[in-house]
Amino acid sequence: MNYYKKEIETAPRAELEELQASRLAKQIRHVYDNVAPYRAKMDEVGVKPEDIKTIADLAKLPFTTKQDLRDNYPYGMFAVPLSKVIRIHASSGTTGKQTVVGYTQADIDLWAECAARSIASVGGSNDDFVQVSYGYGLFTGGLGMHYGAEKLGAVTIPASSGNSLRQLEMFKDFKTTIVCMTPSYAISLIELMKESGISKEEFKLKAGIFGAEPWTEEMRAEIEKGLGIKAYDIYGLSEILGPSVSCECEKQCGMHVCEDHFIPEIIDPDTLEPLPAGTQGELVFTCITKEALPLIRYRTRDIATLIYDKCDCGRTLVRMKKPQGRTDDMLIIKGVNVFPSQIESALLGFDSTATNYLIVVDRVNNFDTLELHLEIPSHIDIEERGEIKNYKNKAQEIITSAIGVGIKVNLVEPKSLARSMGKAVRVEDRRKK
Ligand code: DLL
Repeated sequence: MNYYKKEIETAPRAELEELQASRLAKQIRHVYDNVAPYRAKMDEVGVKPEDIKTIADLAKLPFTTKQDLRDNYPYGMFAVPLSKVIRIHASSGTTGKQTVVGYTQADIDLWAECAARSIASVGGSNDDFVQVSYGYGLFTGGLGMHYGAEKLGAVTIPASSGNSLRQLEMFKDFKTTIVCMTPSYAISLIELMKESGISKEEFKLKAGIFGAEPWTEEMRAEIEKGLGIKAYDIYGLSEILGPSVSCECEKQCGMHVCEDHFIPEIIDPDTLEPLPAGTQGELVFTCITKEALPLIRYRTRDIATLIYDKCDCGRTLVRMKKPQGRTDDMLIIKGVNVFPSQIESALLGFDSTATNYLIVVDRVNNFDTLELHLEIPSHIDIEERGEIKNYKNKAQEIITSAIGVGIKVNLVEPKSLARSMGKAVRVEDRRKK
């Protein structure tokens, strides 16, 4: 097995928890002394830094939400003077005002180390050629993986996203072995390979690290087949770090959290009570080493499950299952809760090539409507009306029974839906307009 920092990644849990507890206590003192909004929140519930000694004490602390970051926009939650901040990133801000995050030199170093661990955990080393095709800029994907690849000593190829034919040319000419991009961009590239007669045999690719958006096991199978690689999941969010808060290992059975830097919890999003290990709920993180923006009990809104069993790779770091979705993108259709990932899973289970789709939700005469706009896959003959009708009815039936509420499938012309180079937009909820 390939590790970047074996002593931490395989540490006995008791040792790891001791380290977490001492870092947590120090961190709480740091934020109490340096971040006015934290001091106010802790004072409000009557908790003092000296009350926090063990991981169990975490439960005494108030939560932090995106709203706190918005209320203190742009730099009001920073725990160090701006003279110590050397980089900022920001979220895309598609829902409300964007949130700004900051890093000190030590923060950038620990991020690079987490990203180096991620690349090593999928088998990468300084012999690899790592093409970073996440967007560079305020989005954390590009620069986050870039610093990790360099730290590992790999040949780092800062491709950024876009210019898709050129991406394929780089795979070939620069002998890329590991690629980092969103899973939906990988699907667009596979489609482009088919159209341009480019074969995966022309590449030296062996692995891909895909994240920044939800994707299903069915999508994984499609990417592995299309690029001839092993496809690994990576998770992160700008508020906590960026990519590499957690990443899969070669066993592909959950993403190992960098627990020496971030303590994960699972809570019930309604009661806010911590849930027992192995239960699905909202993921919450506490940063125990970051300096500039050390968020405490940050509610991610992502729905996930933590697995504490030791992994076959030898790592003892807790694994998180693929996020099921976000509490804020769960659709409520006629009173039934539906996650977009359930629709994708049923659709790709029916036809693994049906990767270009858009879920449209609307309200007509006070009734919710749910439609799936799906591009006619290339194996279906557009001229064969009977075949098209059968395909559409079958898709409709399979997805409806998987999600428990009726969905109408509309087959649309090939190439009529927008392609993604970053995070794909899979849902249009017209009820919100
Ligand atoms: O997406 C950081 C990142 C970049 C992660 C590159 C992985 C790779 P944000 O733009 O702040 O940061 O978006 C964070 O994206 O709360 C999840 O809802 C979602 N997300 C990220 N990774 C995954 C994943 C980056 N592997 C939000 N599976 C998070 C499902 C993911 N959702």
